[in-house]
Amino acid sequence: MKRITLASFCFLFLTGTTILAQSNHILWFDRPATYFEESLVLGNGKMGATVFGGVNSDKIYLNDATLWTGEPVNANMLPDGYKNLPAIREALKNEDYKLADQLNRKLEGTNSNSYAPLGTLFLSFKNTGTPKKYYRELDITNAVSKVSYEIKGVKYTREYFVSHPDKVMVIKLTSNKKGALNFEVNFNSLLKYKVSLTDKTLKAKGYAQVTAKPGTNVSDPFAKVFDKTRGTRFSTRVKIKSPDGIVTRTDSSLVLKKGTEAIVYVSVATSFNGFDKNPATEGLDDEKIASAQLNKAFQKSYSILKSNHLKDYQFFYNRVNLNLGVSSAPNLPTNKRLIRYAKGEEDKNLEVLYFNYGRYLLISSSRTLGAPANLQGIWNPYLQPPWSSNYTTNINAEENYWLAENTNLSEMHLPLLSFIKNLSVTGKVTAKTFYGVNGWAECHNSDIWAMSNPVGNFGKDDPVWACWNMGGTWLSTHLWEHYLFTQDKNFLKNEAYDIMRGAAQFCIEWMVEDKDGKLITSPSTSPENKFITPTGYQGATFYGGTADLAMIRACLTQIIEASKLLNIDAEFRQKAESALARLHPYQIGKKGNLQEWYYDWEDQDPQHRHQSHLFGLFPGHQITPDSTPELANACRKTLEIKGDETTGWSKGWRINLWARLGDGNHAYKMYRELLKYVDPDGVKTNYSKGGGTYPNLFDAHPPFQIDGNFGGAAAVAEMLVQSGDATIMLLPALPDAWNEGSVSGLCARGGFVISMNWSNKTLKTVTVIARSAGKTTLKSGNKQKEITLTKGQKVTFNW
Ligand code: FUC
Repeated sequence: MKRITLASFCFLFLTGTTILAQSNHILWFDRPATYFEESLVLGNGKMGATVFGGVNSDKIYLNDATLWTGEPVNANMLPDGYKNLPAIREALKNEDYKLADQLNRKLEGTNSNSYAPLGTLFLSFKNTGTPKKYYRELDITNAVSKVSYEIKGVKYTREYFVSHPDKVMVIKLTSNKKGALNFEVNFNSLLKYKVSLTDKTLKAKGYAQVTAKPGTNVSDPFAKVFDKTRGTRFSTRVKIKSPDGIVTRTDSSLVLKKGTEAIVYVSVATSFNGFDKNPATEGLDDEKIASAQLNKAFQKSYSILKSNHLKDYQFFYNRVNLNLGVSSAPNLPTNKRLIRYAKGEEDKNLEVLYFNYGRYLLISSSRTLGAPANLQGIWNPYLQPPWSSNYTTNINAEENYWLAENTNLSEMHLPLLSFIKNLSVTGKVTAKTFYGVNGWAECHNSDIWAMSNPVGNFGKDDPVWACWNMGGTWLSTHLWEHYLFTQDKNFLKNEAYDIMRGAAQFCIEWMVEDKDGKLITSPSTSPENKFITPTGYQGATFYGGTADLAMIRACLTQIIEASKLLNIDAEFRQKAESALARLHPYQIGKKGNLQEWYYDWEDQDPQHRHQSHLFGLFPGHQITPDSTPELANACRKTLEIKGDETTGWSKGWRINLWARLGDGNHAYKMYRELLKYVDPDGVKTNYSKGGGTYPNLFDAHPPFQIDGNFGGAAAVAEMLVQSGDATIMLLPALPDAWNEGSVSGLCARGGFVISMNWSNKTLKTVTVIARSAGKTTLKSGNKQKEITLTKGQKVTFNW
């Protein structure tokens, strides 16, 4: 792995320091974290660890991707919900939007459950004092975090990682003076729990709340509903191994005395046993699993565990390597680096680091089937996390996966794809009971129980977000995208097709005719903006929303293509084709914008963070500057009206949109906006605008949401390679700032893997590897080249 740039090499050479200059793969700090947003996170795609790196006491938040509040959802919560539809439609026909908003609340179900914080591990040190030479880092080439400092002339080090193959967190502690390591290990949790110590093992067990309520108000009594006979259980096991120290225990902690080196092994498990199994009565034996994982790993030495971990992690991480040329930025702690960058300074390796970090975060948070990366990935310390840290499917859950295929992490997409399968089960009941149709639907939010109903707490919340029902339609496009990138026909046939078909069936049956005989949705809402009617009413419920129709257009197009490819289901294909042909078309508004509403109405918030009606430009493929220039211009106009100041995830989306418009410089401007330094004060900042990046490179909505990290990283790939079914555009949106560079391992639709280098903003050489036999046309600048490759074939040529 050659990740050391020339400049950093020179820096190393000149200073002799071991700290890389302007690294593209290391986050580092000269002090411990105070805030969560300064911590360094590790994970194996299930177990998450948030490390603060304290000197007197180290704090590590522990998470497990499968620890949520609640239990399986009763999807049949409003059996007669659909009977409200005629009245809503009648109100809409009469243009009585106020009444339609009121009636739409009758189509609201329960709110989602919440991702739960498992607990906190404390390492309390006896050798305290003011440290010298404090250093804390996360190296994302090996997914290992380190802390080192000196107290009274003794050097202490710690090294942490969370292993996927060995299913444990491992912490190695050393001192350079014999016997100088003295510490205690404790555990506590915000959930109900008990700690016991036997056989030199710290054992904790507990359980999550059986119900939860969205919001960030931790004192809300409803958040603390625990029932010891219900809910998901968790177990933690901790053990210390030391070649020379003495391991003992108290009633509540493990103790290490007079060690020179010690390894702490940490294992967690939950009773979660699938979205449809009661975690209390049909749950897994979490205690047994946590013990087995710990005992198995405890047999292994630190170096074996570490080499297993590296082999596993680097198999994924090393697939892609991005280089944007020589940088002259100075080597600074990551927080200071961001502050400097926010002043407009050059730091190409920070731009590469953010991209690499997105891939790191996905590998670390998304390896558990049925439990995709949630709003905070897997890292959550709160009893009531922001927005329940759940799955918001009107953008956030999907944005989390925009980088999965194009940055060569297809395997990390599987947790989402398997989750979609679960949604198609509960979603069938939702389609029938809320909307009176076949197929399956998923609405605004979901959770690990694959909840699919419209939310809003049975009429208490605003339809502007609660009543949206296109989540399943949007999510189903991920199945097709996975096929396009992998060309895995077995997956398409055996895993994806029926789910895609169910999503399409819902769309076909859900739509109604407008006055011109075109097909539209009714009622409809447009995430999460409001319109102003000519009479001044500001509302949410209307008909024929552009965003709905854009997603339906994608869903129908894909089921048609899939059924042709597999040569099956001709009758249904024909239904999809005739519905597709009758969809109400895109409209361009009087401002030259792409119309969000059926009529050319004003927006309540013209700069609203959502831009779902631009779905056809990105992530969809219906609008392109080449094939639909007028619509592409209208999208551009919409983006101009909205401006660039918005939340983190919204910036992530807009970079992708600008990239699809082929405007690399605007995409780059917004990428810099996404990397704007945000104070690590977590949830306290005003959240509606001001998105950016916290010191630990977590995306700030604010507060922390991981979607911006993933959307931003995906956008870098989108600036370098864009692909449709039959074409691959190389450097389609390259900004002036990236005039030199190289990348290897990006993926394109059609199953191709691309490596290339460029200078003076011009493509020089390109290598294409075919995952399966196929034909594609490469385009860059004003040249194009058609290639036909056999499976596994690799070609390289000068452009
Ligand atoms: C959507 C967005 C919010 C936030 C939430 C998690 O509702 O509108 O900005 O990101 O999801």
